[in-house]
Amino acid sequence: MYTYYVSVGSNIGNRKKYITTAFQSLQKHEGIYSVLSSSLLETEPWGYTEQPVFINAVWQVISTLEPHTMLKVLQQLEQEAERERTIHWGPRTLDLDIIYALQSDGSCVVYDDPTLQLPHPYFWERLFVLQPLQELVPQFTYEGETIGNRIAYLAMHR
Ligand code: PH2
Ligand code: MG
Ligand code: MG
Repeated sequence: MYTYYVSVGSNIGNRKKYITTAFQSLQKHEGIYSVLSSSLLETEPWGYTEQPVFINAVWQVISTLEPHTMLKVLQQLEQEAERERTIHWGPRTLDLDIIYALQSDGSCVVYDDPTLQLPHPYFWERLFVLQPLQELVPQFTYEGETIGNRIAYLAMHR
């Protein structure tokens, strides 16, 4: 059994609908035991800033699916949201990124291959990931730093 944290983002079209539709399909998918969502937050675009405002959330997904299988399931949901791959970091109907995963024994899943990097290389840099993650896991720590400290630091330096 794995616990996945999935960063959810949308900034084109009916953003809430893309997110809730994907949430409901994931809940019904085989091998998925539970899906819990943070609240939905409106966030200013980060990185490539000439694009519409995002809705972001984080989902906690409890599942027997292996990481690469989970990635495929999430990519399938992106396809179902009419996602077109155009500009890197550009506008999208639905973006579902696994940012962090835990095994049953509580250890962090680490991957560094061309299809999957875990933990996500930028998750600890992004307020739009950390704010909803903090809502789900207030006691989250990464490399010895608490999520509360990290959010305060990023908010001061943005
Ligand atoms: N996703 C990106 C790039 N920039 N900015 C916000 N606010 N939210 C996102 O989800 C986001 C972004 C690339 O995936
Ligand atoms: Mg992304
Ligand atoms: Mg992505």
